[in-house]
Amino acid sequence: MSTLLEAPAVTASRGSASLHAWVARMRALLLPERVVWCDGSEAQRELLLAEMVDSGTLLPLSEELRPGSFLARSDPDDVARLESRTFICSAREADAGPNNIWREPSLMRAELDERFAGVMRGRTLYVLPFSMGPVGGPLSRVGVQLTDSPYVAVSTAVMTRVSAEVVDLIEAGADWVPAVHSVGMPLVDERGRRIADVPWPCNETKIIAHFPETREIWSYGSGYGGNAILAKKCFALRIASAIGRDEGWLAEHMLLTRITSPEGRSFHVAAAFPSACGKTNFAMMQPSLPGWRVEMLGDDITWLSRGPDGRLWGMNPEAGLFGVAPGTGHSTNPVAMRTIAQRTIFTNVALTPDGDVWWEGIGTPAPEGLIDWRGEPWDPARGAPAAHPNARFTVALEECPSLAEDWDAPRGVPIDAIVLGGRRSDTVPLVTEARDWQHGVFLGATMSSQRTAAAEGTVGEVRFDPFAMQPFCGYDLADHWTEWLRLGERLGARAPRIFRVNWFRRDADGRFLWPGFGENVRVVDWMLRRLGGEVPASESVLGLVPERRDLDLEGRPLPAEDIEARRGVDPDAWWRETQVIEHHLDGYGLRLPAALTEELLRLRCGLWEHIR
Ligand code: SAT
Ligand code: MN
Repeated sequence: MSTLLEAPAVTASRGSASLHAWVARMRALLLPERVVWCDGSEAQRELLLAEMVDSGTLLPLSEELRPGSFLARSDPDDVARLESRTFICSAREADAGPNNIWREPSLMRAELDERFAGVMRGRTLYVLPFSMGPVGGPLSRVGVQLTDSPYVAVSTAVMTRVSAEVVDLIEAGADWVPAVHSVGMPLVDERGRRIADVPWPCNETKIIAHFPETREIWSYGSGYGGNAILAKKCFALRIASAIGRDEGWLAEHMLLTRITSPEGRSFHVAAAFPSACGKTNFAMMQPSLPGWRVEMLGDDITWLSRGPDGRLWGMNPEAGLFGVAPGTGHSTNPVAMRTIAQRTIFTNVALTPDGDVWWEGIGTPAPEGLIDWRGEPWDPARGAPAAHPNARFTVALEECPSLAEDWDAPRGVPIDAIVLGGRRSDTVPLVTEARDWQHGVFLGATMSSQRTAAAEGTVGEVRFDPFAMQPFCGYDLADHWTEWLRLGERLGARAPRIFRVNWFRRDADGRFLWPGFGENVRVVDWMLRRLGGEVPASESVLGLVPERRDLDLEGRPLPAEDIEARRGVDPDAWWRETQVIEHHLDGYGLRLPAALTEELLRLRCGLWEHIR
């Protein structure tokens, strides 16, 4: 395993003393009015927040109801990640894979040069030296984001470790990733005339460009989430996945949690779910069964590597949460509600007349006089939600009451189980254990999920989202599966077990078959008893499934058909599923690992036997 100081050859040229030279070069390109170096201090946060209140970007919430918290309303056209405007500019098109939109690097550079020339006229350029993972940790990585958005500057300081110590590390020779971001709206035009600012500046044109070989990120035109907080999806997933491929580790779209059973046994689970499919809820689960405890370690990204003990270890590189607000409520996720009780920046939620926040699914009725996410009086009769479905909260991990004490351990924690889950209203059963690592990789490579409001596209439409990395892998996903297979070989008998879950299956009337949230501990309980070798599992065509008696449904009287439906395999539906899986895998051509074709064949043979 390489460390921070073992810079890969391609970026070594960036060198140690080049940070200041780079900032000077960027300053000459971007032409900001002033430059502010950020240090992550409380004093600087206060200053930036006050400036944003003055400029109208932030609305302070009630000090009594939501202390230290603010509301931002984005431009209505800048509300989510834009996959159609996200580009991987690898030297060779084939390296980006069918999962990415490729742009020839020199053409993209020419476009960026044009777009970024003078783009910060009249604005402040914030320089954010940040670390993913504890500063100086053996698995941590550093980067420097430039941005003209104070909202992005404050958000980055919540989501990462922004610190002057990072500059020291760079000056001492650490490799670093440069990331340039602009909202794309200068405040001075070409003739030198001032242009009035708006609360949420952005540009109609948006570009989120990654250069995996030179480890660079350029983002133009959006101020929102994963488009703009470049340390998160752009660095910690897309660029980090490319670094990991070269160095033998994996950057994954996974939550990380420690679960302790009533007998006091602790297990670490890393779980991949697509955006807005309940990662935060799982990571902060309040178990419905007595005696269980869940400690939060991360809710979105886990860097996985083989540890010195030969086991798989996972580390959350982030320091904050950028969670989906709608659906987060007192009954569904009480821990999240306590986490966001103070010092939180909310984006695109509704505002109550007494200066608090509200959204669909918060668990209280909408108060009279609610203001919707666009800043208009909300009229429920119009049928539009009060909060945008992708409304978010940004808050430091340290605000989470269930945060594990060792959440920033430099090497993370050893992983006992990997969970893969999509949002599927049909076909995929509640829980399946992979027969072995290769089968687990097949389950990951063929994960599919209904689209959510976290990115553009038709909500509800099923698409493949392998390992929940479809929008986030900085290289060909077929190579990503090869990396997973190789990891299994290296871990051997020490590899964690792999499970697939689906909390979202519905019956013919559209009713959820599984209650979800804190009740998911019943499924976790089965997984952990499997790890301990305490319960047998039934062989099914899809993998190993629980015996009915082993799934603890005490106090949860569910009709028997529900249980069967949750576990049941509909051979015709699965035959159709194998057809779309085949098409999906075929799209990866010759790079597709043969092991996955073999697994598909095994699944088809199993179905064939199933009906005979
Ligand atoms: O990419 S975001 O950080 O905006 C959220 C997500 O899609 O997980
Ligand atoms: Mn995510």
